[in-house]
Amino acid sequence: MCTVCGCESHHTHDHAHHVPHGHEHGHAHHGEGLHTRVLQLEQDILAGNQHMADHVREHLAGEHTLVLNLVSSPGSGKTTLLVETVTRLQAAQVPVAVIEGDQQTSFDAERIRATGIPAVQINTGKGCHLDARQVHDALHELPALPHGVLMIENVGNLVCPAGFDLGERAKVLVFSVTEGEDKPLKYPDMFQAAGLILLNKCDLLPYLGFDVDKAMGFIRQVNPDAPVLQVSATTGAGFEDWMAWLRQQCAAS
Ligand SMILES: Nc1nc2c(ncn2[C@@H]2O[C@H](COP(=O)(O)OP(=O)(O)OP(=O)(O)O)[C@@H](O)[C@H]2O)c(=O)[nH]1
Ligand SMILES: [Mg+2]
Repeated sequence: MCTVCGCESHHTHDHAHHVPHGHEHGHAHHGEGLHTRVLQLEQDILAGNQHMADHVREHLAGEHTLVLNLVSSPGSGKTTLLVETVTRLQAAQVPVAVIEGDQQTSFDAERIRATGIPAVQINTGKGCHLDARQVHDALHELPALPHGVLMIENVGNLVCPAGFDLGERAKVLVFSVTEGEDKPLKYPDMFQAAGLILLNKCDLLPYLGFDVDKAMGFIRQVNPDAPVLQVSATTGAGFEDWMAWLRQQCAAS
């Protein structure tokens, strides 16, 4: 388990790096009790988070607020996409607010507030993901959003946020074409957890060697069902489909 966040970290070793048996042997006995305690702690953390996430979900369902959890690696374009998205929602008179998660700084919340939309910044410090308790507490600083949308931008990280329910209706994975086609296979948990995948920075495709068909094949190996939309957060390309998906989710919640 990652001692910072409680995420799972059960290693599998590449053959070349495998530690010979003799070296492991001396540690096995000490490790076992500790391993059980670590597993118990991990289960407690996740159970506590799930309880809080269910509470957040129930509360916001009562207000007909759609909650989305945006996840991705750092710099894939979550905030740029959010700025463009909340501007469009605001123009359509849909109540909207944003919770921003980063280890440090308020940069992203300031970018959202510049559009006139309320935003709360959570700094996780050493933490590598948001948890449901942080979202719950941030809700107290935001207006109610009846028949509206709450966007949560998670910490840029393709690993830990996959395991933490924040009370969202869906995780929206922003996968940028600058990251390489192989990410779905390298980080399968996150790609599996996604209810929608936005393939972002498509305006850069003419300048990159990124193979969209190959990336789609890898995505489908780990997630056969989630819709995949090609977008550009900077040009607005593909936003009709993204906004249509949002409207559909709003209606369903
Ligand atoms: N060309 C291009 N650049 C983009 C696009 N979307 C975002 N960018 C650029 O990518 C960089 C990172 O964008 P952000 O929106 O800050 O990314 P982020 O995912 O919020 O980053 P973190 O919050 O740090 O994880 C910025 O320089 C953006 O201008 C896009 O669709 N096309
Ligand atoms: Mg951001």
